[in-house]
Amino acid sequence: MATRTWAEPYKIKMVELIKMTSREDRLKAVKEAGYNTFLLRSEDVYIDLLTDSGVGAMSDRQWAGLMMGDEAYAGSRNFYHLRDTVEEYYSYRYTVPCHQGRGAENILSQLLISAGDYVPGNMYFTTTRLHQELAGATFVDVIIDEAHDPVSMHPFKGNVDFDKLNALLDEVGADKIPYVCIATCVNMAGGQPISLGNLKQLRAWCDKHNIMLVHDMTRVAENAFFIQQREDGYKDKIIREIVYEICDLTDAATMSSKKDAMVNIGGFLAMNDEKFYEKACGLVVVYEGLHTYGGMAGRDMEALAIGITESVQDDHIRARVGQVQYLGRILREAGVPIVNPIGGHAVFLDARRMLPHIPQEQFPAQALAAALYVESGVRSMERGIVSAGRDSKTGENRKPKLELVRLTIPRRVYTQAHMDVTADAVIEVMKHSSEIKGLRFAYEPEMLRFFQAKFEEVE
Ligand code: P71
Repeated sequence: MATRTWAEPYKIKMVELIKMTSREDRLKAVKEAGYNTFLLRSEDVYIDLLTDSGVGAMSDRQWAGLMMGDEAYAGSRNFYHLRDTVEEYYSYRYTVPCHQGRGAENILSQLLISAGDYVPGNMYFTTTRLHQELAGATFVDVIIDEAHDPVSMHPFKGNVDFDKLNALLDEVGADKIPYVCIATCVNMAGGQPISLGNLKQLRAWCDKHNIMLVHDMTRVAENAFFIQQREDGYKDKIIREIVYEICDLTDAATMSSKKDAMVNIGGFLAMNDEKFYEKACGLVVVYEGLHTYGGMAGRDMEALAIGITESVQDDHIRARVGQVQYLGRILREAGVPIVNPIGGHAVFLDARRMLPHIPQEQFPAQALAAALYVESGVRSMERGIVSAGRDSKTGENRKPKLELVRLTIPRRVYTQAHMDVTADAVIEVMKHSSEIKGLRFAYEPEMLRFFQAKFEEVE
């Protein structure tokens, strides 16, 4: 196996044409977008590495699945297929479909959180934390310190630090902790995995204190790949087995299927407890739709059920993560400061080190993402102080240690040559980085500001 490359286990049957743009066009577009890559038109983008969410290429089987949609309002055949697939591959007995991950987060947070609660987790995610806060909880980061250090080579930066978790328990008591929220392949840490050893310890901790363990399983297959490669005792296990074992250690899960499972839209809330399922069915009808479709079309549930089976194939995941590692290694060898180890879904550029002349208050990662777009038409995403937002109590800017630009690789979409073009573009921007200017807000939305904020250059 060691001699196998990451060459793709598929061939291309249909292509989507993309357009090249001139530097002049891009300068105009970026100004109109207020230096926010979320506000660019897709047509003005050459290589779109904004996200890996909902942008994967579906297989011919998934497309065939779309033709098998049972669009009945209630009891669609595709729902039962999805439910059975979730149980078979992910272990969870009950599935409540949702339009996407945050729909599941909303229902979970409203059902489990009471005002004044605390939710510990292995680093925040933007939508997850917001739903926890809207339900009245405070998020507490209990990830190991290495996760906040872009140069640490720790193999499992997604691990939980039990000293931090116990300190919270001592301070607020188990009654104020409705659940621990654990993400696999932690997005904001750079796509970094949690080990099964750490997760087993966490299971025992939760049992001891009678606290639920909830899994944000958005990128669980990628996490399983790193376990297979790095954790003692797993090199002979297949991804499917490792994925199942991870899920089986947790009580419930929220899923944005737009990532791992390669559908354009969809997600779910899943759990083992029947009473919890009943309550979730009660709430899903308020926000999403009936409990047998929850905001998804029948055809989309079918494509999702098929996507789940494809997402846990060893050949698939080796090619998927292999492509990300390929891009990361080129950049690292060229001296570009990136988050190490290279993550599962993206390469994260360390904007603090690339733009030391721009203070964090002038949004270095935002400025870098805009500059990369102007240079090359490559679209990336800010994951730093703008994404972190303001403290919900003090209103002050949160200042995360990680000030990053994310080059996120969609699944099964781009080629090795696209990765080479991207690497060249980043290297070119780095050569001229001292010319990049800081930014200030021209418009700042109240919630999840990174999506729609506008900026102007600081002269
Ligand atoms: C990503 C996204 C999509 C996104 C969301 C918010 C800001 C920017 C981009 C979504 C996730 C995720 C994790 C770990 C829950 C969600 C929400 N990620 N957990 O990385 O990564 O899922 O988008 O389906 O609602 O670009 P949703």
